Amino acid sequence: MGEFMTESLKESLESFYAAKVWEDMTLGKALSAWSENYGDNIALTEADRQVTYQELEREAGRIGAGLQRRGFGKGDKIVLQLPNSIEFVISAFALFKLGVIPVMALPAQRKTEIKGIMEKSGAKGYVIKDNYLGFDYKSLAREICRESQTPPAVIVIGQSDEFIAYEDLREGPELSDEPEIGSGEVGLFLLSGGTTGIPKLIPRRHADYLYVAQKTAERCRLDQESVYLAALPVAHNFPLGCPGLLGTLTVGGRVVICPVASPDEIIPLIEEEGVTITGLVPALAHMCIEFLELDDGYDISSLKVIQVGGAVLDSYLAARIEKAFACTLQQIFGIAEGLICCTDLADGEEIRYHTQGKPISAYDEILIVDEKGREVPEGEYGELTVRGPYTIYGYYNLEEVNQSCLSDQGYFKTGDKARWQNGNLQVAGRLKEMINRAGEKITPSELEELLLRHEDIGDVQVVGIEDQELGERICVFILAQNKGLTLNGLRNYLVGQQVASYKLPDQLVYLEAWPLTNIGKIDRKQLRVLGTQR
Ligand code: OOB
Repeated sequence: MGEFMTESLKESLESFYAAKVWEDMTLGKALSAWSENYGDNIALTEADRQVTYQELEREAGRIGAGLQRRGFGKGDKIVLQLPNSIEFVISAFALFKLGVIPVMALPAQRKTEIKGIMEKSGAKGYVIKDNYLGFDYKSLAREICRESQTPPAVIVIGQSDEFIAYEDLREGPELSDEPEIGSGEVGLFLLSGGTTGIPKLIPRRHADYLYVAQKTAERCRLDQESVYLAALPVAHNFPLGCPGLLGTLTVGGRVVICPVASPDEIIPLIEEEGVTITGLVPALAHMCIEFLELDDGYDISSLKVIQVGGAVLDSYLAARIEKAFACTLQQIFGIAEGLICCTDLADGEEIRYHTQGKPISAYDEILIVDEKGREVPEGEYGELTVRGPYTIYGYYNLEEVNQSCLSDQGYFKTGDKARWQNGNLQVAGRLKEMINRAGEKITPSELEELLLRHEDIGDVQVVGIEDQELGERICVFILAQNKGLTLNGLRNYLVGQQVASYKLPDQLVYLEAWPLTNIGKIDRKQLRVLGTQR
């Protein structure tokens, strides 16, 4: 106990960064500045729609004004659950300008997650698209409203029915009085994986988030000629701000919106739009390579940088990626809670293929520690911990979790196994047991809890199994007496429980009995071996 850092340490670190590191700028004001500097440049492309910086500034002001008229104001929260789209960008900036804090939900999230996020954040609003990839978000919104004591105002892009139409927000005078917002105030909530199925809210400040976008844009040598393809869901830290969408806007470049993260969308867009940089998780990069191998008729020679991160990247795959995309691979390690490390474009193959490079800020303080919190000698593995100008000192409204995820010196414990390799970071995987399936994080206990509610399941274990395609696949173990269950049956059951599609199991294994450790706990390492053998 007594682990939790003191308020005064937190305050002194923050005022240090504010004075030395952060620019006194908010995300809303930054857009105004970019619009002044790059006014007629195209900021966004989505299919045949183009939006200039000036138009983006004006549209964000319009939507902001519409939200203001409907009673939203500084400090309120709104859950934003939109696919990659121009409207996502406009809505996000409208909220930044109003000082309303967007909660960055992913389109794949379903009732369990969204309800949890709503409750935890106390969101007053919920912005959705009517339909995306066959899923009806209005039905989800109706259920959420029905089950909530204080239902959120729902804003719909597309056919709005009984809800507020996004288009209607545009009508009326433009935003005239932008509220005063401090650059050190919270600008957005990112989401992390949670142990109880409810994602944790990660408060990121205007200034710290802009700082990361700028620093990563520098590492990637972005400029006005850069064309970034937003392929991964943009509510995620990586495509949102590392450098992603925001980093590209900081330099006056162009962001091409890819509405679905699949190779048959990504590869043609690179050719059509002359994309110079994109960011992918290893599994998606792998799928793109296979797509390119099947059809080499695409000219993707505009591509200069391919960033790959989110999960461990095998060095063999790293080399294949670079060859297939014929450009420089940048490995990037990041956490929504802050720290970003990445390789430099000028680094040699040894570094690019085998490490995740260096932190983006000279003020990032990394300590790799053993179980007792003591720093391990250079080159040895330990837990990656970090504090710095953009790493959080705690999740929103989760005091208990915060006491265990921070050291008394304010270092955030990532739960990742890492070491230094000649001055570059090498991350080997999770110390804790979260499953990293194609970059999406799944907590085994959450699925176990849901599966245990199934009337035919007495006991269950969920384990991540190493997988060539996905990084890790989700394997469910049940005991032999339940042989009537099938993998498809379990998946259907979970769909009925409204969990995100990426959490559905990939494998089902029956066992006669659990393998046990010498003190009688279920041996999850052994389960992993058993899952690999099937
Ligand atoms: C990114 O952020 P999150 O918050 O979704 O996930 C963070 C976790 C890390 O703790 C680590 O376990 C894993 O994802 N991870 C990597 C990795 N990058 C992330 N593991 C091994 N190698 C890597 N390169 O995933 C994220 C945020 C910003 C940029 C890139 C990724």
